[in-house]
Amino acid sequence: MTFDGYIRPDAAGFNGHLDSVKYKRESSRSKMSKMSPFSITVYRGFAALPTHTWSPFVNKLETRLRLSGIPYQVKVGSIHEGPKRKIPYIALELDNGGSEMLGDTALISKRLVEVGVFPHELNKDLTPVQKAQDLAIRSLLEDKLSFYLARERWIDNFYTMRDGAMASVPYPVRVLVGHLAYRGVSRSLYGQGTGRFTDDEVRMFKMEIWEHLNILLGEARGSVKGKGSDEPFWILGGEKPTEADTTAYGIIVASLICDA
Ligand SMILES: N[C@@H](CCC(=O)N[C@@H](CS)C(=O)NCC(=O)O)C(=O)O
Repeated sequence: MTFDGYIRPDAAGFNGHLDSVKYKRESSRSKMSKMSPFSITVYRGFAALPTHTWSPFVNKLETRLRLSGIPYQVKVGSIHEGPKRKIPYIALELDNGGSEMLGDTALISKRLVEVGVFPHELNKDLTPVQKAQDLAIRSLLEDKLSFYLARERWIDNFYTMRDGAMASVPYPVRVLVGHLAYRGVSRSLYGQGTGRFTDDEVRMFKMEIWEHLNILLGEARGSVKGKGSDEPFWILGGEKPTEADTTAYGIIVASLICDA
């Protein structure tokens, strides 16, 4: 199913890490052109509903866009068409006629700063130590936890994932595409290392990360002084979000909404 409406952030709706983000949908393309001198299409890979997805990286990118108040539309797309052969990827069209296909969430953010879509880097006001902490959190979640979650979804809960993520693919084709996905993920996870652990070992590693993430978030929430407990807070405990928030939010929300 394709969702071709525009999504833009409702600033008041961004309500901290574990809460939902409210969207406003713009139905016409012309409305968006009037608002901004560029257009961004985020390709999500599978269903493109106006909700969060099971992909931590799609959610991460969309969180980054919403934090800067950037309107965008979402489409389905395919990993085979993305510049890095992964989702998400974006099509960026600028009003000077330039257009680019961009892949990898970190590279996309950097490019959007370069071309002036994002007014500045999210981490620009951090001290060097805070920047190192921010990078460490992102690396933990993106380069470790995300592989454990990929195993949880595509190996341990394969049929739920296949029939959920690939619901729009007609049944006999889905079996074939699902089989290819399973083989691809198994091979990648074995190469990366996660595929070589026993179930108990992966569970232990996963729990360790979730527990430590919980400690970080609890500490950050506690640092929001003089506000109610449902006020927004950011993972480094500061006044503003940083890159690590986009990763943390993306991976938490993906885990909370995913059936697998
Ligand atoms: N470093 C990439 C990671 C993106 C990524 O791993 N996406 C997954 C889906 S959540 C994917 O496309 N996997 C397909 C594959 O690896 O072949 C980014 O930040 O965009």
